[in-house]
Amino acid sequence: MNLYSALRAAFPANLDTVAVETADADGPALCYTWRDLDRASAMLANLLASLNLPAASRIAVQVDKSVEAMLLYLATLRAGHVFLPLNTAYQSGEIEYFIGNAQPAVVVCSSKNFGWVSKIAFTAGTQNVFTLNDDRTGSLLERATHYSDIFCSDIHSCSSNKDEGLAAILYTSGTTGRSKGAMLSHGNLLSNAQVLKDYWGWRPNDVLIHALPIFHVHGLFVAIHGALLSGCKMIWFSKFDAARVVEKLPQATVFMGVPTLYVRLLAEPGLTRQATAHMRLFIAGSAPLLLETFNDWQQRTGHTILERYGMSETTMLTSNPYLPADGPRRGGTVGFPLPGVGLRVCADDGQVLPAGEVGGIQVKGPNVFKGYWRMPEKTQEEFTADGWFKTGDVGRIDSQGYVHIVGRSKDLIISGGYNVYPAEIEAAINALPGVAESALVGVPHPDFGEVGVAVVIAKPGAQVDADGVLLTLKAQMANFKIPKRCFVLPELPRNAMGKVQKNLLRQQYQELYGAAALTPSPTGGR
Ligand code: MCA
Ligand code: AMP
Repeated sequence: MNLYSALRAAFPANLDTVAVETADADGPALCYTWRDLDRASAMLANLLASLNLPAASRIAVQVDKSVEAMLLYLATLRAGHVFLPLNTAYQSGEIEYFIGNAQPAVVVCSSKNFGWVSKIAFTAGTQNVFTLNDDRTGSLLERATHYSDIFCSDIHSCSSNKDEGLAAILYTSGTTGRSKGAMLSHGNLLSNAQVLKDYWGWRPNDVLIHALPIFHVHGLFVAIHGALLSGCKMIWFSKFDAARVVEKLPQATVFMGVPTLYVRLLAEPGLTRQATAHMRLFIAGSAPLLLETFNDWQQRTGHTILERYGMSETTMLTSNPYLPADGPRRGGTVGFPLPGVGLRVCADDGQVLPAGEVGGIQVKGPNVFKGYWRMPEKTQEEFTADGWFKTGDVGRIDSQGYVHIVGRSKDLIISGGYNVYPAEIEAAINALPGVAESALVGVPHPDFGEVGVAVVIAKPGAQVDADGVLLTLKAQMANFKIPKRCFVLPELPRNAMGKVQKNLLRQQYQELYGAAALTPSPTGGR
C-alpha cells in the first residue's frame, strides 16, 4: 500500500473542514482544508512526475518548517520517490556529504541558501533545484501552479511506491563519524503508524499541537502520520514557542515533544491544570525524560506523560501504556514493546538475557528499516545473524515487562532531542592547527538534557585557544552540534589499554550546569 493512499483513505468525509491551522505569533492563522492537502500535494506530485525521474529518486529537502514542506513530503510519497529531509542547521560541509552520498535528483532549499546549495547540488549532478520559503514563496510552488490538482496514482503506480518500496531516507547514527542514510519503506512507516493509531487511542475529534521540526522522525512521521491517519486537525507551529503552545492547549487534545519542550512548558506560569483540562495525551520521546520532569508535570497538570522510545531506523519501538487497563505509565521507563515489535536484551556475546539483567537492546519487526543507503557492510554489522537490529542502546526489561533504557553503547550525545556524534566533532577539532587530540563528552544540562563539552590537548609547544576552537567549529557545522564549553588540558585520562576514559571526563564536568538531575550516561543509570 502506498503510504499516501492509506493516509488519504483516513481523511474525513467532509474534505472542506480544517486539517491544519497555523498558530505562529507572527502573522494571521492560516487554515488548510483536507481538500487543500489533497489538491496541493497532487499538484506537487504532478510537478515531480513531469521531471521524468527514475523511480525512487531521492528528493532532498532543507527548508524551514512550513505546511507546504509537509505537502512536499506527501507529494513525494504520491509520486513514488524518496523523501530526504535535512536539518535546517546543516551547513555546506554537511550538505555536501548528504548530497554526495544520496545523489538526489531534486534538491529543495530556501531562497536564502539557494546560492551555495545549488552549487553543491549541480556539482554533484543534481538536475533540479527548487526553492521553497516559509512564506509560501519560491520556485517550487510557482512551478506547481501549472499542474493539475488531480494526481492519477494508477498512471504512476509502480512497485517502488508502495509496501517495500522506499518512502524516505533519514540520516542518523554517525557514531563512526559520517552519518548513514536509514532507508524506510512505505510498509515500515504505515505499519508503525497503524499500530500507534490504535495504541494511543487516536480518535477523529483529536487535535494535535505540532511544534516539532519535520526533518526528523518524531515530527515528520510520529506526529504527522498520527494526525493524518486519524483524520485529525493539527495546530501547526513553525517553531516551538512555549508560551504560545500553552495558549493553544485548551483547543487541543494531544501534544508530542522531546523532554526539552516539557521542561520549557513547565517554566510557563500559564501551564496549569485548567490550561490542560481539555488535553487527552502528552507524549515524550527522542531523549530520556527525567523522572523529575515526569513528576513535576503530573503534579502541575494532573496529566501523566506517556514516554515512548524510537529510532530513525525503526520509528517507534516501545510505549508506556495508554489504557489504564494495560498498566500504569511509569516514569523512568519507556514502557512495553509495541504490538508486532520484538525486543530482547543481549549480552556482548549475543546471549539473550533474562528479565532484570542489563545488556544491549535488540529489536525486530515490520517497522525496522531496510538498511543504510549504499552501505551494505555497515548494515550487516548492525543486524544479528538471526535478523535482530542492534539499537546501540543499553537497557533491561523489568519483572513487569517495562523496558528501561539505562545508557548507550554507541558514543552519542542527545541534546534537546538532536543527536550529536562525538566522533564527528572530535575529528573536526583534531584537524585544527596545534591540536593533538580531543574528546567530546555529554554532561547534564537543565534545558537540553545533555550538552557536549570538549576537552582539547595541544601539540607540544603549541597554543590552542578554547574560544577560537568553538568559533572555528561554528563556521563549519550545525549550531546545535557546537560544544557548549571547551577546555584545553595537558592530557586526556586513559586506562591501561590507552583508551580515553570519557566516563572520568563526564564525572569531572557533571556539575558544570548546576546539580541538574542526573541524565543517564553510557555507564550510569537514570
Ligand atoms: C538549539 N540550540 C541547541 C539545540 N537547539 N543547542 C543544543 N541542542 C539543541 N537541541 C542552540 C542553537 O545552536 C542556538 O545556539 C540556540 O540554541 C538557539 O537556537 P534556536 O534554534 O532558537 O533554539 P531553540 O528554539 O531553543 O530550539 C530548542 C528546541 C529544538 C526547540 C528544543 O532543539 C528542537 O526543536 N528540538 C527537537 C528535536 C527533534 O525533533 N528531535 C527528534 C529526533 P547559538 O545561538 O549559539 O547558535 S527523532 C528521534 O530522536 C527518534 C527517532 C525518536 O525517538 O523520536
Ligand atoms: P535517532 O538517532 O534520531 O533515531 O535517535 C534514536 C535514539 O534516541 C535512540 O537510539 C535512543 O538512544 C534515543 N531515544 C529515543 N527515545 C528515547 C527515550 N524515550 N529515552 C531515551 N532515549 C531515547
